[in-house]
Amino acid sequence: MTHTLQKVFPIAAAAVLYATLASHAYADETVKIGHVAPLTGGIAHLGKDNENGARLAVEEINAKGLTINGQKVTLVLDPQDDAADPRQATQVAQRLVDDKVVGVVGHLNSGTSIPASKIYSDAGIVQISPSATNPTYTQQGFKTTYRVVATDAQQGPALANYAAKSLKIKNVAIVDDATAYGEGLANEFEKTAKALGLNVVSHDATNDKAVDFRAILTKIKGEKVDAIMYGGMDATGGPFAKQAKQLAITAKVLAGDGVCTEDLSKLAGDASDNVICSEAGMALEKMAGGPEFSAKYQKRFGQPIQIYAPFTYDAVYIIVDAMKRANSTDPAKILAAMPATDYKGVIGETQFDSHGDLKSPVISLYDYKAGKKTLLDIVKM
Ligand code: ABU
Repeated sequence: MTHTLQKVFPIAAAAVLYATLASHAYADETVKIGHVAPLTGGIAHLGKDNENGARLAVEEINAKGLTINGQKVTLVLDPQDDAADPRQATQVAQRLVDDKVVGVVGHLNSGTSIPASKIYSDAGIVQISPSATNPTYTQQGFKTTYRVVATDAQQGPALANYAAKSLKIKNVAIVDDATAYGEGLANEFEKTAKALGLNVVSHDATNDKAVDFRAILTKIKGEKVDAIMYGGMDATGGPFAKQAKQLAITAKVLAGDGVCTEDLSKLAGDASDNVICSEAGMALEKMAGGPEFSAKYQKRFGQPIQIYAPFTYDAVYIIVDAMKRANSTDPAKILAAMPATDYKGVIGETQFDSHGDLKSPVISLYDYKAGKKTLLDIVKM
């Protein structure tokens, strides 16, 4: 009996050792990618849209199979809710760092992307915002901040140019929601509008939780302007346009990408037909892969794209592209590969300048016809 064990044990031990080594060499590596957007509050529909785009990319990449440095890698999306609140944004940013994500897609808002960026920078984790347009985000000297949309320093002027040259607007009132995004965009619009000779009659501030705009609108009605520029999101921009129409204000409502959503016509009712808005990227219908992506998104989530889902989708692919070029899942190596990004995705070709902004940004201009978002023009910046 003893003799038999002596003979068998070395063989069994070798088998166990081999199996252990093999499992270490070939085990799947699980790699987390963070996503942050407001999943609660007034613009949760936009946050969910962003998350859906990222989720679609992760599911697709896993289905195709991803191998980095000879090891099978499975991506896991780590989705977080910042409620569009700067304080909550820094808390969830720290949670993602503690979760050891290799990169972050987000945040949705400028007012959350900017404070969270310090935490990702300190941790050396790449952050790609799919929708934050305030220029400050990428101008803080961090090596970790990237975005796949144009900035408000491009969007504001594009909107003002369209107002002056195509709509022949002469007198304009401005209202912003006092957020990093809304106020920043309104200021950029105002600068260019004045430079183009438009008469900026007034500039008022509301807030991003406001529901009743009748006092501001009644004052503006007396100013007899041709247009009102609104800097804010669709959750407030929709009711703003609706209440303007109810007050028999015929001035056009001009707005940026925060208002330029699929749901605007639900939020503004038939007053959406009075809105002209911009998007800080290529129009979905003009993206090479836009219609195909749109169909895929509709099939997976049973609803249409709001606005920036193609941008979160590409942002995930851009992080994975950096991972492949670095041949590593080490966040520091992924980050080091980011500046050389040249990725052709749904939203077009993405290359970054030294700040992490797009080298070739475009702005798309839309109006709503019978509630349907309709492309007017695309401006290369
Ligand atoms: N760019 C529109 C919404 C996101 C933001 O910049 O706050």
